Amino acid sequence: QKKAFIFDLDGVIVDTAKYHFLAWKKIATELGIEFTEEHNELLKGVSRVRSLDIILELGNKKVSQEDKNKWLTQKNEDYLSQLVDMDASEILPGVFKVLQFLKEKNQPIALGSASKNARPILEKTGILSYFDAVVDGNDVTNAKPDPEVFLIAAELLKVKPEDAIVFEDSVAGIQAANIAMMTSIGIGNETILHEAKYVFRDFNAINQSFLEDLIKN
Ligand code: B16
Ligand code: MG
Repeated sequence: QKKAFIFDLDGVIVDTAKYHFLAWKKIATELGIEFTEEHNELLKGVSRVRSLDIILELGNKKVSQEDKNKWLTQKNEDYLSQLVDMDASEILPGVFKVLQFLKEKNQPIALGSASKNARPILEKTGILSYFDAVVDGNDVTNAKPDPEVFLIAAELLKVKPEDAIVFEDSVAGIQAANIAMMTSIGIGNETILHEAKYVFRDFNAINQSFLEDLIKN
């Protein structure tokens, strides 16, 4: 049975999760809302609009739509300013090795990201050509944990959801993969990502025989 591999972007392929956090932290501070790294887990994999709502909920704050738009613009400008000098050095450990291995095995590969900035990031880091399909925040109406982004990716790669394998660093993304009946693989902290079928600290912790088994079974 043909398999397909779907990669999340922020926190899985590139270390941009920290830039998202810093940009949101600034805004929370300006709003007088306490925002810790633990709170930030709630924002991972979640759309920009929903992220702001979560921060406002944490601080029990209501702001006008106009103000929301202002904060959303500020967040993205701040985030993008961190990315101007981005290059391949921002690719997380072991990612290249795994992408290369899957390519050699002729496995279809897709990106499944909530980010609207996904394509420029893949271009800047020089890895766009590894992906047979790119599905990002511009292509979906429902944010993770809704499985939409992964279901579209599987469809584009022409595999059934059960035959797709998803790499994710966020709780929302693992839930999305599980809801879609895909094989969920958490990249990061085992305690936080306990809902995933497998969890690895990073891609260097994944060995080739594990990948071979995924391809075969
Ligand atoms: P943007 P992923 C997600 O990307 C991030 O994890 C999340 O923190 C961010 O808010 C979201 O993208 C939207 O990103 O503001 O660039 O559209 O992890 O699904 O690749
Ligand atoms: Mg992520």
